[in-house]
Amino acid sequence: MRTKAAVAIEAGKPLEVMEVNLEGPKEGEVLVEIKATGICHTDEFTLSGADPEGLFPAILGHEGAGVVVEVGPGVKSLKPGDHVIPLYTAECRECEYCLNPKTNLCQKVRATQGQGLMPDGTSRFSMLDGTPILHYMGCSTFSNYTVLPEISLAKVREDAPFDKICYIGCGVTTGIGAVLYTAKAEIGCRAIVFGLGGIGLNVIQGLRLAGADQIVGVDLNPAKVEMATRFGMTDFVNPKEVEGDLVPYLVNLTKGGADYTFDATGNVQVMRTALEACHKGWGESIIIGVAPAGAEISTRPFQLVTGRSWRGTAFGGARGRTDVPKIVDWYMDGKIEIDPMITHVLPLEDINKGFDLMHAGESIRAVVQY
Ligand code: NAD
Ligand code: AHE
Ligand code: ZN
Ligand code: ZN
Repeated sequence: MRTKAAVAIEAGKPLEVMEVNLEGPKEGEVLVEIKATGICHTDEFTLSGADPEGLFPAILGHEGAGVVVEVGPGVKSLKPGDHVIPLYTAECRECEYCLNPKTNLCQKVRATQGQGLMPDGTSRFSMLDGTPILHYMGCSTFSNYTVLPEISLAKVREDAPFDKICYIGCGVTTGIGAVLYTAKAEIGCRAIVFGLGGIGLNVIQGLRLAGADQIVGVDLNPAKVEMATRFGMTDFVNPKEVEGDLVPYLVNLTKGGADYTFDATGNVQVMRTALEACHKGWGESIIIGVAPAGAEISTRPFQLVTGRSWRGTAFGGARGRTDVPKIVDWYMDGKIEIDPMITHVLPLEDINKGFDLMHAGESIRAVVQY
């Protein structure tokens, strides 16, 4: 079939909206009509050329929601008409990783996914002249129709609005999951969130859900304060307004250091500050931000010797097929909010405007509706 898609032709160039060929689903695969897709910072990270795994030409996009159109041979858990959210972290429920409760990083399709291919080692997308186009993070939601492995789809309730729940495909789950699944933050904890964008705001609402006593937000952009306060931030710190070193300032503000800190900037200097602002003896720092190719983190080992832990999280530690439908329920039941964070809705033709808004710090989440 043919479908309309925004194609990343090469690094650093705007996406090109065009008709492309899409082959039907093969063994274990599913054809999905994407109804809405969110533009995540990681799409921009790959488009800019900073992602060591970045490949071109490719159809980016990994946040989305849609409807199953056709299932390939062997697909048992889904049928046409089911509502689904694509998962860049699959959940096969049988690999060594899925069977270990310590991780959500299913590896069943990870190798081919990283090469921009379906599990059989080929792509379903091509240009009208036959040039192959690669998949991205196993999802390629910047296409009106896409093909994914069955294990890369969470089945969700049918009354949930696509233009809101698409954000659960990455930002919402990553932020809330970092608190609930990775940190397992306790009632009454003190926390610091670095970066109050599409991820950091969801860390904040996760901390509120967990019953944190203090939620400090740190951002260079004071325009983020209003939204962060609405989601539960109790204290705001703009590093530009702090005289001297930020670490002792934050340690003092949190009465000895935070129980949990979260990096949602992708900046390695910020990651160091986040680790060192943890409480001596037990504070845990969780890296969410994705840093550019070649970047490295550092601190004095003494920081770890004296009881701070440095951790990381992908997709908030969520097991997609199991946890994503529950997070959709939390949204539908009013336990979490999504609507205020979706600041812009665009047609696919304007997708590059969504990237411009993100660059300018003007959007939290821009969503493309098909
Ligand atoms: P964003 O651009 O919406 O937000 C980043 C925020 O950080 C902005 O508000 C910005 O003003 C602030 N900031 C930048 N530099 C700062 C500094 N030095 N000190 C304090 N604040 C600073 O981005 P986002 O969508 O929230 O994504 C955040 C990071 O998380 C990105 O690196 C993204 O790639 C990554 N990410 C990771 C996962 C995962 O599974 N680990 C999932 C999604 C996104
Ligand atoms: N090359 C990576 C993209 C960079 C990355 O680190 N991705 C994060 C998710 S960021 C979502 O916005 C990740 O969880 N990766 C898990 C993994 O197994 O790489 C990619 O995913 O292609
Ligand atoms: Zn993302
Ligand atoms: Zn698995």
